[in-house]
Amino acid sequence: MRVLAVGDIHGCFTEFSELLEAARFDPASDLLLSTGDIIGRGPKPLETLRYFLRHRDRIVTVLGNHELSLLRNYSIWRQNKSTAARDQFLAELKARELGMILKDPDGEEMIAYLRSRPLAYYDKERQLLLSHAGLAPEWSTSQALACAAETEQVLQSGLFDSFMANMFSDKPDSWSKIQKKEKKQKKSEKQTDRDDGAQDEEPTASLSPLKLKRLIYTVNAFTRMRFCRSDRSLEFMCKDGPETARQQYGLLPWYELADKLLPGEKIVFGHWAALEGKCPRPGIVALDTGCVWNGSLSMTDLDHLNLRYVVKAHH
Ligand SMILES: [Mn+2]
Repeated sequence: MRVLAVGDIHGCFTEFSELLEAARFDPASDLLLSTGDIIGRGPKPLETLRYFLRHRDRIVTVLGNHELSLLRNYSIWRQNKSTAARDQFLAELKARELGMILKDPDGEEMIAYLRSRPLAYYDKERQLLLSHAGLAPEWSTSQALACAAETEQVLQSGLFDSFMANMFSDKPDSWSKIQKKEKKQKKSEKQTDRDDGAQDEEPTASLSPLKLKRLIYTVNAFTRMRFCRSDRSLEFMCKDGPETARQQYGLLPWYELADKLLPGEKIVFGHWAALEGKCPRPGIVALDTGCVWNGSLSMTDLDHLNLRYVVKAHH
């Protein structure tokens, strides 16, 4: 069985179809992985979503920042009390794509599909982690997968709206600081000798502050990360290329600090079109070649990571 991986499609369905053709993707025998951001900005989000739904057994796509933004808009939309307020929200530019999806007969199914996508996928046989933005340098792959699982559970639970309302934040940006706070809380719970140690983990109507911190860090690491400070914390302000970021601000691309990978472990990620599909670290593969920005759409084969199928953008 071939396992192929495609970069950020962003609704560029025409190029995506041509790429599937070029790689001779056969849903009967191949598996397709996608780095996420399958929608957002591009011309054909509905066609793209329809294809992913139709082949959902043979495609694994992880969540990107654009899917999460869409889900957040969905959460805001459905919490509006009146139909008029809902319609008014859909008229806003930021909710344009959500409006297109909700008008589609399969719209609710598309939303449910996105809500149940993973943040990360691990191919055990190939020791390969797939995520939209990469692997936070403070995490091992097993820590990353545990955090992904916790967050995915919340996205699919009754805590969805509560999380969506609080998701957009650049802080916390440091995993070790979250861990310190967790240790402190556990200690104080022991000292006060109360039998409520489970308060942080029980599903309740709202999220505990510490759990929310973990969730925010997790979605940021998996879907927004590009640069880190030398202490490995995540930095979201810098919009420059790797060289300018290094020279002017002392920031490093996350993959230069990712030393918690086990020997032989590999990563495939998208999200960073400015890298033009090139990551200097062996075993870490950048797949976003900016199709929606008039670049191209790229695909690789997990057993031949140097192999590229490429289609130039022409929308
Ligand atoms: Mn992205």
